[in-house]
Amino acid sequence: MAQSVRLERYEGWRKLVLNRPEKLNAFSEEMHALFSQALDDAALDLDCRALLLTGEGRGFCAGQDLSDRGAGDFSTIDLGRSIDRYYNPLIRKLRNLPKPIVCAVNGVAAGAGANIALACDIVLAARSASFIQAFARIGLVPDSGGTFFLPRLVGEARARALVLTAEPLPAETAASWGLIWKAVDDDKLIAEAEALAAHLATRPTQALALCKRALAASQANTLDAQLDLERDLQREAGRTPDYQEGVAAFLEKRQPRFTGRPRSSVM
Ligand code: T3D
Repeated sequence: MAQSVRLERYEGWRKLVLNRPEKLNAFSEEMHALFSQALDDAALDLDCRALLLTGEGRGFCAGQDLSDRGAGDFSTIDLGRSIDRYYNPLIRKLRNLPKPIVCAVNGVAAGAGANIALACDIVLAARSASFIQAFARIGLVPDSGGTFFLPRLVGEARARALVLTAEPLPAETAASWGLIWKAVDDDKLIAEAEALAAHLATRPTQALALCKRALAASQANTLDAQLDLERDLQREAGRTPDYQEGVAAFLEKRQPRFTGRPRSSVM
């Protein structure tokens, strides 16, 4: 039987494909386990310098597999446990991964599926794709960071309407609102996302990880605190071999050859 998350390895980067197309890649427990393991492995492997996340078939991800819920005893069900065990750790892993994650939203992204996409660093979507905060359709509230990401990305008014109406937001509108980076012709999505992941895998990985930390912290920081953090992170970046290489390449008028290695691994 095909695994519900497929891992493809390329030079410097990996592709993770959510692979339950008959259910629009809705999340099962197995899928959570495989996805989580793949993120842990990618985090530890210095040769993996970027990730691409996408879905198999006509959907990106329809959130939680509701057939795993319908048969349960609703009087004892504890969805908070599922969030604690699966969704919150997943979003934290995506946000904290010290390398860039490109998300190619190939079709509908609904419920937690929409918010998992938003947790990635650079989101491209096929023009035919849409984003649905589907939770209110079934009597739930957004999870997986939806109420954090949405108001910050599109503003309070649009976030409220998306959450309360649970209406689909087409990819092009999502791009024009700033929810995602861009909408791409359907037949060009994967090639463009792959090229981006491959390109990011040649960039100064340690510095990109520090960029992610700075941007994440800015959500809650004052300007003063953020200025101090930028100083600290710049100090760290300035000690990486890639910074040395970047400056040398600039002065020698050539393309840099970044290795993505941390300082300790070359000393
Ligand atoms: O429970 C917890 O752990 C708490 C955490 C919750 C996180 C969440 O994500 S809650 C939100 C769960 N997701 C949804 O509510 C979305 C449900 N799906 C839909 O509303 C629609 O499928 C879509 C709007 C996404 C797409 O609609 P459409 O018309 O393009 O496709 P479809 O015909 O509805 O779906 C195609 C098949 O996928 C269909 O199976 P069938 O009839 O062909 O055998 C459908 O049942 C299946 N499918 C789609 N989404 C799910 C699903 N099966 C199980 N769970 C799903 N979430």
